[in-house]
Amino acid sequence: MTSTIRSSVCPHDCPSTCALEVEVIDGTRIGAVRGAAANSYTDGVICAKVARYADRIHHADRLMHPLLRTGPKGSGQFRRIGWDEALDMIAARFTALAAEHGPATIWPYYYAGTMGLVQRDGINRLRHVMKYSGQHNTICTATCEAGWMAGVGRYTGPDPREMAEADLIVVWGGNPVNTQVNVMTHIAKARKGRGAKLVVIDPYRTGTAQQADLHLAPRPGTDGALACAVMHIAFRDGHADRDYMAKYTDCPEALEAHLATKTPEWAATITGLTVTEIEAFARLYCTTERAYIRTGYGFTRMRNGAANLHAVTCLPTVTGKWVHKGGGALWNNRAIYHWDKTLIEGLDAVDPSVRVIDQSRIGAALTGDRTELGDGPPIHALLIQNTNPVAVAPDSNKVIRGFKREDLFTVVHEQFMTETAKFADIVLPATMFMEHDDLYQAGGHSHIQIGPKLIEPPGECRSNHEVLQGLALRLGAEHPAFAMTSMEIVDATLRASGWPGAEEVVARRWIDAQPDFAASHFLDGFGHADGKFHFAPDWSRIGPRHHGMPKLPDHMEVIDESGTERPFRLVAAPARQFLNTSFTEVAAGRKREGRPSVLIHPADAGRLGIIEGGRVRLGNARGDILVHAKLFEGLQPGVVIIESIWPHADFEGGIGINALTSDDPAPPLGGAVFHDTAVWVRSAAAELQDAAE
Ligand SMILES: Nc1nc2c(c(=O)[nH]1)N[C@H]1C(S)=C(S)[C@@H](COP(=O)(O)OP(=O)(O)OC[C@H]3O[C@@H](n4cnc5c(=O)[nH]c(N)nc54)[C@H](O)[C@@H]3O)O[C@H]1N2
Ligand SMILES: Nc1nc2c(c(=O)[nH]1)N[C@H]1C(S)=C(S)[C@@H](COP(=O)(O)OP(=O)(O)OC[C@H]3O[C@@H](n4cnc5c(=O)[nH]c(N)nc54)[C@H](O)[C@@H]3O)O[C@H]1N2
Ligand code: SF4
Ligand SMILES: [Mo]
Repeated sequence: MTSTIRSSVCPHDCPSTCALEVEVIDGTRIGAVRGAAANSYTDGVICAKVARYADRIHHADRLMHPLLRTGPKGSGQFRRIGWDEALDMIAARFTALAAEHGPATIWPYYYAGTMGLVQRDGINRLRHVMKYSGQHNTICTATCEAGWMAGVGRYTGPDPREMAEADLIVVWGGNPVNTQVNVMTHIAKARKGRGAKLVVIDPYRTGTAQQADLHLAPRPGTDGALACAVMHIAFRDGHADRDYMAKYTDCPEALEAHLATKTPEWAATITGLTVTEIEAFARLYCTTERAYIRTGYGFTRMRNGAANLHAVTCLPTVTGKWVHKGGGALWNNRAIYHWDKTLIEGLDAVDPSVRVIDQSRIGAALTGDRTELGDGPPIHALLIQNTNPVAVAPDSNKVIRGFKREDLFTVVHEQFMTETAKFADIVLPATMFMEHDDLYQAGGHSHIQIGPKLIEPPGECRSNHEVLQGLALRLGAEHPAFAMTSMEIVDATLRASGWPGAEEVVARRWIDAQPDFAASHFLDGFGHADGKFHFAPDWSRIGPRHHGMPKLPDHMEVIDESGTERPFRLVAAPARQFLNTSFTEVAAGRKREGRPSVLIHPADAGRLGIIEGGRVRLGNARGDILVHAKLFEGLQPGVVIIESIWPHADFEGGIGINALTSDDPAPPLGGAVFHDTAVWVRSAAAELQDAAE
């Protein structure tokens, strides 16, 4: 047996984008996977899921051959077919449907199952060249994008490695212990080296919150109120940096006047926190120069999520923290890479008159909702890569109704027989990252990396790029990139974007693209044309659904609350051992997660007759689901948490978490509101008793 260590990159949908060292055994199999110690962000640490990647890449259930449906939609009954037969059938069907209904009847649907730029985004090239329907990507980042852009105006921020040099780190609305473990490495350095404090703001006591010096557990969707109260205290107690604001902001006087009534008492009523907690956090934040706010994605998955993120970014601005090393705030570093993606996405072929559909509203689009379809044709065909919408998109019952349509032709290119693949007419087997070449940027740090092909794919698996090439040939889609290899596209994209070519990036292992201190800390000005941070954003320039958005940071009263009928606020948080639905196929992780469960406060449980481990039904107008109770004191009464995304099939009722979540688009740019759900909660045992009586 020979074993070599090769460099790679984690492709999963996670801001950490870890630099990996992979053991390749006999040139054909993967052994141990470790974090690269020499990478200054990864720092030798990766999550448990990817450390045991051999279990995923060599999984017995991997799809190996193209399949054609033989049973009813969703039955999972298929027979094996050849690649040529599969691609010929898809092309013939797409061509016929486009001729009958127009090309917009075909919707290439994708997301970030791989974050590699070529394999993830290449589907847009086929879309644009063929004038198929467009996709507005809203399932993850749209609310964050809007909220960050509103104030800051550019998707960059202070180097995340500076967290190690901060005296206070505030993890706001994220759970990095589960979702991007490397954040914890840099926080640990600050605590060890400088005695830094950690504050976590999250509706429940997560693994991250357990490590905090101070954990604030607000009611979901109330962060705007908390941020306003902290700013009120900053003005009240002389911690507002007036010189900084005069130079760097749009309207500090208007903000101060507006905040006069946003007292800690006001915020306590909205957030459910005590005035003492709010004052304690404000004092700590205001009196620490090097205070680094790491904003998660979680707290923006709300109807008021964009407004809340904007309010949080106002904090370091009022207090002038941006100028200090280890100070400021970061959501995502995506703008530092200045990619030219013409080749990857076929941007030279974009026709702006083509209809664009909201990704998160796939249920609405497939069931004929005109707000999504406009005056265009119904969707008659889907080509799906890197995503599992039947499980992950909101309002699952509606989504499933759409996928069941007999007049819908669905192609799913996948690594496993996911719940979406089960609804396909044709399933195509996909490679994993160590079986193809790709280029990666990091959202949560600053490195450009290449993940080269390390082993041959199993069976007949093909990469996304190869599938697109095969379809382009048959559909007559012409673009230079369809004639290039993945690595040629990587190389050309790097060069067109002002970076060294592929060979050099591979040799250097990564390129650190973090801008200098002045740019990262906005010392040269913020991203807007006037160079200022905007306390009073022009929301109408950010997205079309701007009506009712607050002029200045505030609590926006649009969250899902229904009082007595649906008295609980549900947060549908991510589980540690799964990544969305990826890794739900790996036995070790499933075992550690246990089973779908709801965290509920003992006071609520007692009142409802719910016992530890007992069956609990949660529901609203969209559906209801069955889970088991875990009594938990680390949240407010009236709040419940379900960590997922377990497959539907793992829930006793056969339908999972997203049966409860809404596909309402969040203002102003759209965006799924996964953590903004009002539900009723019942003991299933009590239901049975009621039925018997
Ligand atoms: N293990 C694991 N890792 C993952 C993922 C996964 O599913 N599992 N998903 C990946 C993806 S796609 C993404 S986008 C990232 C997301 O990672 P994060 O940025 O961590 O975002 P979320 O996972 O949505 O939610 C994080 C936390 O937000 C909290 N939260 C919810 N509502 C509120 C609120 O109103 N206020 C506050 N303050 N907090 C709130 C939740 O309780 C939860 O603990 O993680 C990635 N990494
Ligand atoms: N309840 C609830 N729902 C949520 C969330 C939540 O917090 N709570 N989070 C939301 C968020 S932030 C996101 S980003 C979405 C994500 O949801 P998805 O985009 O569905 O993410 P994954 O479940 O990781 O699914 C990715 C799929 O892509 C496949 N895949 C991976 N690499 C490749 C490849 O190279 N080629 C092909 N063809 N396939 C590949 C994997 O096998 C996997 O099945 O879920 C959202 N849904
Ligand atoms: S922490 Fe995120 S990027 Fe790092 S190995 Fe795990 S999933 Fe991949
Ligand atoms: Mo995401």
